[in-house]
Amino acid sequence: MLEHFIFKLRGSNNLPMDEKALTQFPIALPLKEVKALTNGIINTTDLITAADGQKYIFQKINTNIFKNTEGMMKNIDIVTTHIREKAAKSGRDPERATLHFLPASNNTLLYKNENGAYRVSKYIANTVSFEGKATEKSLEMAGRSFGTFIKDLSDLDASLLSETLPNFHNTPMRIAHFLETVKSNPANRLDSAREDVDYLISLIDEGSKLSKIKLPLRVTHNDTKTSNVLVDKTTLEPLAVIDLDTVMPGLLCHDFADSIRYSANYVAEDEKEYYRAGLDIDMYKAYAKGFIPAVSSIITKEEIDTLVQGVITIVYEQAIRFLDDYLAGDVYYHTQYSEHNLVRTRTQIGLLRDMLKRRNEMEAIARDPSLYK
Ligand code: NDG
Repeated sequence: MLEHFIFKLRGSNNLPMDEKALTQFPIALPLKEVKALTNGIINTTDLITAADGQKYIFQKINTNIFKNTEGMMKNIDIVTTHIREKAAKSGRDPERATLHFLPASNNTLLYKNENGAYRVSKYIANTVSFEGKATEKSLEMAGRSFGTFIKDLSDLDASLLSETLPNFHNTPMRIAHFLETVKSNPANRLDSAREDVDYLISLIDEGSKLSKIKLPLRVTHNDTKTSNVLVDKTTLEPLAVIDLDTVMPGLLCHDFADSIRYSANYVAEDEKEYYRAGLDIDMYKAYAKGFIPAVSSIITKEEIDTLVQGVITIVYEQAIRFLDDYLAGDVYYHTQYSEHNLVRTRTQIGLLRDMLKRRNEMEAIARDPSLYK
């Protein structure tokens, strides 16, 4: 199993990305070592060793995507403080249960200068993250970790957090935007995607169902990929959920759904042989087996009833987001070739078609009484 835990390093040049910014944080300088980490694709990250041997993660935040960095760090502060308290009460090591950011000289967890916005967190020793294609075991553990995350935060008032990416999972707004793009056809690509557009338009009612149901607003992670789970290097026991940049008020089913969308498809999100896409029911079951027992003491009846609808909605929403971007001329997602967003759309459509056929099977798994003991 170890091959699934790869910790990639970009190499070492012994220079942090911004030395002046580093002096704003309470760490012992000069640095002994700097290693640039490359597994994240949004922020820029260094693993640094301070003069006293302590290791830290030094990060420059991508402010093109995260415009409200103050709100984001405030959310992270509230959430990590809460998880540390919960961990201490339940006998888990608080320093390994979540990230710990250091205050900068301005007493916030963020330092900004003309080059960007920076933050420093303690490096959690002897840990690795799940990388590469998930296995049933890693997906189950990821499910348990994300479920525990929601449970730990279930008594935190979600309205204390800012909606740092407004309307992120507002499917009706995503649909309205998509229909406008179809109408204006700005990149003249409509002809090459006619069937995909028609199929997704035919499913607008299906995609809108969830938005009509009243559900509890919780604190959710919103990027529940297996690579965002930190496990102990020796025991492989999951410890902490990382990459807290998208933590916001949201729905429980979204965190259930996005992992499944990402990891329970037979193919990767941008597989060119998109016709091979489909639901790997064993992987779906593995995630449910980890996630549901972790939330069983807090999940409401309405939430149980919408787990599967949540998965279908998130896959639908992702399909229209990719197709919208394809039709708009690739303005949001990075692409490597002109059909990239169309290929991504089709891997989502393949998964969606399969899920719509296998809804009863998915429901039976999500309602399995043994998961709610
Ligand atoms: C990005 C998106 C996420 C989406 C994923 C698809 C943002 C901030 O791409 O929503 O599901 O691969 O838009 N994140 O991570």
